[in-house]
Amino acid sequence: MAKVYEVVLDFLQGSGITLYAGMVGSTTAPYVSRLVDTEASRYVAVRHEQVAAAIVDASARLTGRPGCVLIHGASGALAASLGIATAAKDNTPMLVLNATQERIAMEGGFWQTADVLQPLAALAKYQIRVERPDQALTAVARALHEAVAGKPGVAQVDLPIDVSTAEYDGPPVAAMLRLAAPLLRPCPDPEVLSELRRLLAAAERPVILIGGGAAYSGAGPALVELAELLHAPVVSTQTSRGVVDERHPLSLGPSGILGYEPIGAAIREADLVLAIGSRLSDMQTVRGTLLPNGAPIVQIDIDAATIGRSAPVAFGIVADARAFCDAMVALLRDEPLEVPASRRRWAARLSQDADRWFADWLSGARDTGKVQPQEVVAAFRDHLPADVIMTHGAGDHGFYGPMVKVGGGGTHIMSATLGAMGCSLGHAIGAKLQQPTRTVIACSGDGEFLFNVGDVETMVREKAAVVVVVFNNFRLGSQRPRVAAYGKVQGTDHGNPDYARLAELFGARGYRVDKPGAFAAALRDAIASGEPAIIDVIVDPEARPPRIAMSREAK
Ligand SMILES: Cc1ncc(C[n+]2csc(CCOP(=O)(O)OP(=O)(O)O)c2C)c(N)n1
Ligand SMILES: [Mg+2]
Repeated sequence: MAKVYEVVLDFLQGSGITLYAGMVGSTTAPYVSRLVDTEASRYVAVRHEQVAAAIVDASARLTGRPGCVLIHGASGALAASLGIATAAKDNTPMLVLNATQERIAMEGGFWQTADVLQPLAALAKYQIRVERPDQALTAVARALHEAVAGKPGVAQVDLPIDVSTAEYDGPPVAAMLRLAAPLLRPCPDPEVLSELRRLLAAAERPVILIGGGAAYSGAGPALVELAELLHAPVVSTQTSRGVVDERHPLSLGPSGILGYEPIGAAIREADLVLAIGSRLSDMQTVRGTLLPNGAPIVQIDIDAATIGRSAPVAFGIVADARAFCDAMVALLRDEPLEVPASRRRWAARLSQDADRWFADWLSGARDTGKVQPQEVVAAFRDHLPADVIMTHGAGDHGFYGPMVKVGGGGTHIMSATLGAMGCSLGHAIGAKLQQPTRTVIACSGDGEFLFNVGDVETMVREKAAVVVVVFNNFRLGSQRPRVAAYGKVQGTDHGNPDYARLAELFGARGYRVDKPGAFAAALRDAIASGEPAIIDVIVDPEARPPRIAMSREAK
């Protein structure tokens, strides 16, 4: 007879989980030992569990397919928690296989035991503790189902080591035939679509808001068609970048707290809001302040409970984003709506205003003899392919890199809803392992980079040719003015090692850019090398990004 850990891994692999990441502990050892790296599975050993969760998170964001964070006990769970919470808050499908000490140790409160479910209870979509060997497979199967069914999320399984190593004596459980979010695609009711068509016919300035749901459903091409048929501008979030090619004139980019000022005008001035796979989160709508007074909101979401939660809606449609767009496009092709000339002028003005705002910012760099972030962003815009994958940390630097427009499968990844530091490196490694032929750039702050610097070793060992760009201002730049606002400044300024030399010590390429005019060449060289690289950019510490008031003030 097979052991529980054997049948559990067979089940996961049979269901299509190919990516596993974690750090070994006594409770995960049998799993890791059995996880021989093959086409069907890859185990990435990390130097800090936050990075394991970020690696698995990024891969799932790109594919819709969950990976497995394989962690030891409460210590591993708590170390991984920033990455797990980041995934949970951004609705990433993820399996957390949390191996723990034997049941009797847990009962006695012995060494290395602590409840692993309670600390993550507010974040996980689903949690289960396996109490008996016969229960193991059904528990893992249910967790996988929960991760991808409906709104995706984190499912955590607590598996004690004595259960893992016991003989499996439960029923056979068939592997999942399909393991990706969305598991099912609920289709919209045709009658409701006709009602929506009537609303659209009466609207002069409809705006389309998209969120992570649109990304997971693969709604991109259908969304472009819908936007074109309506000639409606599209506003994204940091969880739905590049779903609609950002070089398309109707694709404005992200609004809100993690977005850019002029894009919010598209929402504020609209007379109909169509939210497709968007939670209408405070991040996109600046705590609802961008939502136009009295204008009807129609929200399309795979999860009925999400509809109307953030703002009252005229009506909601429970549907997968792509299924909705396909059905709406078909209806509008049959019964086309006229696009008023005023809407064309409105959409053109919004797009021009946004372009001008970015151009003004780019050309408005101060001349201080130090590297300005504008130089870095301009080089990104000039030299990165449209399908680039960029990851970002939390802080001032997290507003610079996301100014790059992406399309053709390109995207930006960050800890959006949680806003945690320390995810950019892991997200980038996960993205590069998943998409080895794509250019992957990690934008990190000097503060956030040292969070997980040990995993530069993971990047090198795994031959993940990420280019890390460190916006090095020798401070927690975004926090300094916040402390200063109360008087004396402390706790925000720090020294840093030379990251270029550090890169070389790790076996990566290192570049130091400390004078204006040199960044583009370093970027091009790093990308062309096809090797992991770190570009340490010594930026003007006085430079600040153009953040909207709410994100500047939010404490
Ligand atoms: C885990 C975590 N701790 C603290 C914070 C608060 N915080 C947000 S940004 C930031 C500073 C980041 O500094 P750095 O990476 O150097 O970026 P900069 O703002 O200088 O660009 C801090 C401490 C956070 N978001 N996450
Ligand atoms: Mg900094």
